[in-house]
Amino acid sequence: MPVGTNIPATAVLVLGAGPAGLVLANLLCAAGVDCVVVERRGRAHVEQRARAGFLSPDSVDVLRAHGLDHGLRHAGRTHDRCEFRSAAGRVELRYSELGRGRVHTVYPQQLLVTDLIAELLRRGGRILFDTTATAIGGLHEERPWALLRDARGAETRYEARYLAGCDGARGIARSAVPAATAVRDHGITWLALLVQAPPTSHSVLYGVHGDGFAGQMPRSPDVTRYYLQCDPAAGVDDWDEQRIWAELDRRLDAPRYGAPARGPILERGLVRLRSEILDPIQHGRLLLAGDAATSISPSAAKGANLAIAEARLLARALTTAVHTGDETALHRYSADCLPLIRRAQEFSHWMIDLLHPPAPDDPEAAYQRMLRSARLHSLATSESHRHFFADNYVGI
Ligand code: FAS
Repeated sequence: MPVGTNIPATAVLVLGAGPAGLVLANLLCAAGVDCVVVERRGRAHVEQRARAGFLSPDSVDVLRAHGLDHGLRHAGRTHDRCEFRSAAGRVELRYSELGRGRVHTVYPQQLLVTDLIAELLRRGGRILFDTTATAIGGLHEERPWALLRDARGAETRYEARYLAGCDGARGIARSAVPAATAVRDHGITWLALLVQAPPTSHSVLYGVHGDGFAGQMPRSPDVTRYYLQCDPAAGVDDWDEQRIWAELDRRLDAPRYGAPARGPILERGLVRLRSEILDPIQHGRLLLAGDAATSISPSAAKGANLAIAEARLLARALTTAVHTGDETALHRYSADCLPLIRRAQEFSHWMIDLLHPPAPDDPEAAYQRMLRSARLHSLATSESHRHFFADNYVGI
């Protein structure tokens, strides 16, 4: 705490306790960098919030290298195949036999977040739950700050040497970075479901159907994630269970391959597919990571994996800056991250075009449909396309 003031301070103030903020804080803590994580929700909420489930081998390597893989080693399951089902039949890709032969690990994001919180607290890290950052400033001064409001409404100004904006796509950090943005609203919405039932296939299933996408992703032996493309104007409760299962059967071609296993719907939500790339992802002493740095659709399971990759780069740069005063790596942070972000965005876009039919009013609908079936045919028949897919699907 600066001499003569009672303003609380730390070296790095991390906004947000999602995968980006928690991986960053764990790495900083292990490197002896004082940091505080601020999270507007309660601990129970962030530990139960179901989102991603597929970790890339790069993410697993980062977690393992930094002693953050305890839960993953016990409950993570490797996953190596996906299947595209369309009117032309099915295309199965066993990506452990393609590309660099690497595989995903299925480990639900809420379990990872729970592990990261427990490990950070075990390492002596501090997390201020139920505390919202309502304003940030001083980004070009020695001591940038954030105004924090706790659950009782009390406000505190918190100072730091650096602020890490890991507060998601709608947090306050992103709006404080004057960046060039490249945006695409894909005009596509998914009904996202979590179902208490085992996945009916060892593969991730992609239903490439004329009436819209359907997907089945394993989350655990008895919980499965389903996605159904729906009318963007639809409300989350517009779909009754009968209609959900009938549509999943139809788009995943149950008559030919068997019906998805039914079970209670534990959770439902709407995911609007929107991509946003910022350049740069830093401003003065504020640096963004995770969804705060880029909005990416879940079409290729990149969101949480990008967050972990950026957190690792940022931790390394901040550790050097705090310990030595050398800010070279910090100044290069955006340039180091943006190639990863752009590559992940490019492949996610490739998947969006493959998985979704053209919009009904698209004047080039017939052409788009031709492209889609050609892409599927390439995946079925071309070895180089299959390797391209595997490398991009598993790697960033
Ligand atoms: P997060 O959004 O996880 O965390 C940011 C945190 O900041 C939140 O806890 C929030 O409460 C907090 N915060 C925000 N504003 C704040 C403020 N002012 N003060 C304090 N705290 C603040 N990705 C995949 O790869 N595969 C998937 O299958 C997948 N499914 C998804 C399903 C859904 C419904 C959603 C919404 C996302 C999904 N994603 C998926 C993407 C998801 O995994 C994100 O990429 C990942 O959570 C990003 O992690 P963070 O950047 O840490 O942001």
